[in-house]
Amino acid sequence: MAINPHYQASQRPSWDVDALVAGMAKGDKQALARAITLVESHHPQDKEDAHQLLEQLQPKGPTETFRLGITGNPGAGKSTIIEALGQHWIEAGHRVAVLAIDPSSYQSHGSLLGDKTRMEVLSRAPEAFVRPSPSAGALGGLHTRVAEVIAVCEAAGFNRIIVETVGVGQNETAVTEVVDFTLLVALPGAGDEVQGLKRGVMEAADAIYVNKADGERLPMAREAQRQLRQALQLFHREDGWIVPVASGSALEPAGLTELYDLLDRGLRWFVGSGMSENRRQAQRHVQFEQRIQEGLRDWAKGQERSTWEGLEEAVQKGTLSPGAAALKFLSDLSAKNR
Ligand SMILES: Nc1nc2c(ncn2[C@@H]2O[C@H](COP(=O)(O)OP(=O)(O)OP(=O)(O)O)[C@@H](O)[C@H]2O)c(=O)[nH]1
Ligand SMILES: [Mg+2]
Repeated sequence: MAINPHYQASQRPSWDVDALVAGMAKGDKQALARAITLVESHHPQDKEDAHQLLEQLQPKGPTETFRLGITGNPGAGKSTIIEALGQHWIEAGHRVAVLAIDPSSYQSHGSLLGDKTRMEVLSRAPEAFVRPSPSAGALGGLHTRVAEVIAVCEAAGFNRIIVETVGVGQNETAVTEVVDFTLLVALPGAGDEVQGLKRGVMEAADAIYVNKADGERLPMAREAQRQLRQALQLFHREDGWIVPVASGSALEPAGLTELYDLLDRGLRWFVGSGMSENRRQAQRHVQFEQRIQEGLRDWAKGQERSTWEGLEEAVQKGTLSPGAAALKFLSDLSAKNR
């Protein structure tokens, strides 16, 4: 076939995937940051490059990594804890990547910077990589590519991955879909701490840390710890893991030792019992189905774009029900592809 003489390359430059992979192999954090940008991109033209990149980075066998999710109310002390925990892990010989998913980033860009500065020491450590990521929207929900971003970080040699999510909207439980273990950071309150936490968050947590157990909040923190332990007895866990509730102050290094021990214990138990691998298998399955759904939707829309848009408008105006519109679209599509 002759080459079309009128062909013009798209204006959007394509990515040099080989250079990104080579850069990452050398430990170049800028290459890693660019690789993440590519994987997070929703631009249709980046899809193929992102796919190539993930293919090249796909591990040849099982990877020995630990993915920790940290959730909790705004200001609970998640970033302060990560700043200390990250350094603790680095001292133990690990390489730590932190993905801070920020639901407010859509409303105010300043908050991203806030998160970064709060992990100042960690951000500068050669063995760490701190990356603020936007969430799917202001109401929360993880960015749809977090699992891939984790994979990219692991391919770059980071074996401890921490995902920080603010416990609002769907974030708090969505994070469990991409991590091995979820830590909930709770705050001592005025007697209503247990009611203040939604059932879903409590059920999703594999460990709870009542933070800010210092100064005049110390008695309240002990009380919150007691109440949480009691409340947790109401939930039945099939895996037999007893959710530990620790308490301390992230501002005092000694106050975090209990948390470090608890995470080590959790890691050993989850890996040793095969729970981690079970979770990862289930997560990969969900991700596979999600990608199929996305792919089918994009393909279908591409096939019948004007029909799609017409029906979309009718649904928005309320002249057609969503169900009827979807049915009409699908029957048109199947007639076309028969
Ligand atoms: N007194 C006290 N203050 C703390 C403790 N941990 C964190 N803080 C302070 O609480 C504030 C919020 O801490 P962050 O670590 O940014 O909290 P966060 O949960 O990451 O907050 P968002 O990311 O905004 O949701 C900061 O001013 C911290 O210095 C603690 O154990 N005791
Ligand atoms: Mg934070």
